[in-house]
Amino acid sequence: MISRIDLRGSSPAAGGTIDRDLLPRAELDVEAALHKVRPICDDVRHRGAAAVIEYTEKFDGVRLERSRVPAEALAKALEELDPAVRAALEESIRRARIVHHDQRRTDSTVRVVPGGTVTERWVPVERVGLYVPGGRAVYPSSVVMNVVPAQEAGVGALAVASPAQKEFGGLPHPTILAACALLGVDEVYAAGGAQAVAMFAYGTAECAPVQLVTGPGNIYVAAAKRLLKGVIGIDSEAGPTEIAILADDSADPAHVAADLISQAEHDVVAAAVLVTPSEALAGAVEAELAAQVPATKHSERIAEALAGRQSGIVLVDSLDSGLAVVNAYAAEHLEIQTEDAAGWAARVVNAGAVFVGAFAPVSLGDYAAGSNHVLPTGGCACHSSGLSVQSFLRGIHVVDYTKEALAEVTSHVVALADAEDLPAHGAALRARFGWKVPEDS
Ligand code: HSO
Ligand code: ZN
Repeated sequence: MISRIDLRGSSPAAGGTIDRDLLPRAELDVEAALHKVRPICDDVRHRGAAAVIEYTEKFDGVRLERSRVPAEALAKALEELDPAVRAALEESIRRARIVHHDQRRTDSTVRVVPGGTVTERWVPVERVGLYVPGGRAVYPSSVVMNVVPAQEAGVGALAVASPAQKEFGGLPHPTILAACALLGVDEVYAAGGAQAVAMFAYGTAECAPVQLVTGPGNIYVAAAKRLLKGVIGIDSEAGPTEIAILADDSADPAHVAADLISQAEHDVVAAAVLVTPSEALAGAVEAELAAQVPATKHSERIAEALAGRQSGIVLVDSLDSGLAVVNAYAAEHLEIQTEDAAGWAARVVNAGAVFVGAFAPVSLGDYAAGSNHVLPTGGCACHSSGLSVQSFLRGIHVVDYTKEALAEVTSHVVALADAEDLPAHGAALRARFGWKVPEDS
């Protein structure tokens, strides 16, 4: 069911490079969806709330009077929430708050020269739109992972959009609504897809425009985010979930298989990759997969994900080579199930999140480790981070110089301005000193 990619004999040493094309990976053609979302975004831009409602009818099959979810529906969803799910969400929120609270930045002032300071002031984005997928992927945990860092960053206004669900009378899924209510988010829209992203970006009569849109979604949401980036800021174009596991003989094959299966459960295009120097472990994991997959609820979806070209067992010469492979792969989630797991984890440079040792499965991070589960996919972990308080902040440099401090540096500014043939730049300083370049002090 899962294929093997044998890099033994040709696998790189740690720190060496590896051709990424040799590694399994899903292809997500966001570009191809752009032409479909462009007219939708344009339409929402020009016709506003009416267009959003029409696309909701077209794509979600429900005709709404308005997209905004009434306050009573949020309160009712929380009231009717299963107490065990409520307790779990509360614990998830509590742990996420501990981690994200600690990520807050304090302003810092540096004295560059006597009389000259630069302060870095951290300012939250004023208004943020959070997209929460609907349909098969109903993830109240993702509401937590988006809302908590935004709140800890001090974002003033938070709006959530999630697709209208026919079976719930045109409201988003009740667990999503309950999670919003639990987090104190009262501005929620029954809107999905590109039309929701466009509503956030351009604003409508119902929904004021936002400055930043975060949260995962399907390919149309990703395409709309790509199209409207610039009008709004975005977190990332979240692609299908990925798990990579670097493991040796010390790993329990049943656990490794269970963890691969756990993320394959998301989607037929989810990626599950085991990297190991141990042929024995590879064989044992294959046997475990064969035993465990048929017994799990979403076995068909999982079997398809594991058999896909984005998944595989990569055999390498050594853990050192395995480390080079996982660093090249830059997985969204990377588990280290080896002897001295912490030591190997410390040498990981590309991963959305690293899960260390036998007792930190990815599912823990998905729900209740305190870490964030909105993470870079598709290899983007080599240049981007997961969602955090930082994602919702901007650093503003505040420059404060006295006359004396300015005088001291004027000759340098004038020299550089002249070198760039921009003499008016230098003149802006000379004007303050009787159009002369003050003597260096
Ligand atoms: N593993 C997903 C997040 C998630 N898992 C939500 C369960 N619910 C992407 O990181
Ligand atoms: Zn997951």
